[in-house]
Amino acid sequence: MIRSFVRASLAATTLIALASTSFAHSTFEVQDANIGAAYKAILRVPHGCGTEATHTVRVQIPEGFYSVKPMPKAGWTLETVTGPYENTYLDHGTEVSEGVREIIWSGGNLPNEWYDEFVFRGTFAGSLQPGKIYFPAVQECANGEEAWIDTNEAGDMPAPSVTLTAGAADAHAHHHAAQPVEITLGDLTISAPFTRATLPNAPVGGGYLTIANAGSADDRLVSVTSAIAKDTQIHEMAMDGEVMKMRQLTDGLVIPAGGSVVLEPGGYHIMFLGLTAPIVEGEAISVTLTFEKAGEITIELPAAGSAADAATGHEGH
Ligand SMILES: [Cu+2]
Repeated sequence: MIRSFVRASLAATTLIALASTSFAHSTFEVQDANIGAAYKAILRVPHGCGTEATHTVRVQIPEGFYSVKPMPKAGWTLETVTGPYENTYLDHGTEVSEGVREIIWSGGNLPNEWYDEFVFRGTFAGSLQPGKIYFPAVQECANGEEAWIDTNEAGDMPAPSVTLTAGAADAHAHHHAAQPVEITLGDLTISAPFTRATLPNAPVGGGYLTIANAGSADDRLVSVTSAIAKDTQIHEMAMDGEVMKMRQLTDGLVIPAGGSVVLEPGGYHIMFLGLTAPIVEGEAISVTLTFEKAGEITIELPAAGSAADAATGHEGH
């Protein structure tokens, strides 16, 4: 199916000559979206191929638009072409490395005089850059096709596009690029968040960050949750006789007024128990921190290299 777009591309060069400037383009109803956010695409098909009715609409999914679900359409047969992505994405803590690459609605009948819409949804990866992202689309008719596949501004047959901008932080987004270096929550400032990549099937992982409290009252990190693990706890390292062991802080971790607490390997840390997916270097995991006074915030912990060479003390479990 990917190959058929190449064929469509060749066909397009001949179609450009036929396509008069009065043609309305095939476009999305909403052409702006946030990086790292879900997006509902409504593809508008305003006419046939010349005067012919459209019987098939195909849309190619660009890299970086994942967890795609098309909407079925009465009178049309819905098919998808799935395949591996070039990159791996984190969807609510679960790694996604393959999915829908092309959507095909076929066997329909959309006369040139009519207008219709084709709907699908998905998520723009947090790693995408601001700017236009293109969804090449082809309308097929009995004797021809309209190939909306030009992915630059100069083309006569522009592919439907969405202009991406860096969005506000959102609990459902997994964008590391957009997260500021320091995150403020009330009197608290959270900085230097990170996690470490884990081996496949590793049972546990660690989370690290620094929390400063500029307020005049102590606050307390009460709990941490993450979709990456079945259970997420706050731990400390402590001497048990002559042995350094880690221990769960069931009452949470106090962030003293005017002071700061560092969560780091070998010290206080967030512990992910029962990982639902390995933590992958270069990606980020979402964690939600709940503080007694400052409230709740979801942040990203970018994953550094493996913990194999670091003293994490996780063997204490
Ligand atoms: Cu631990």
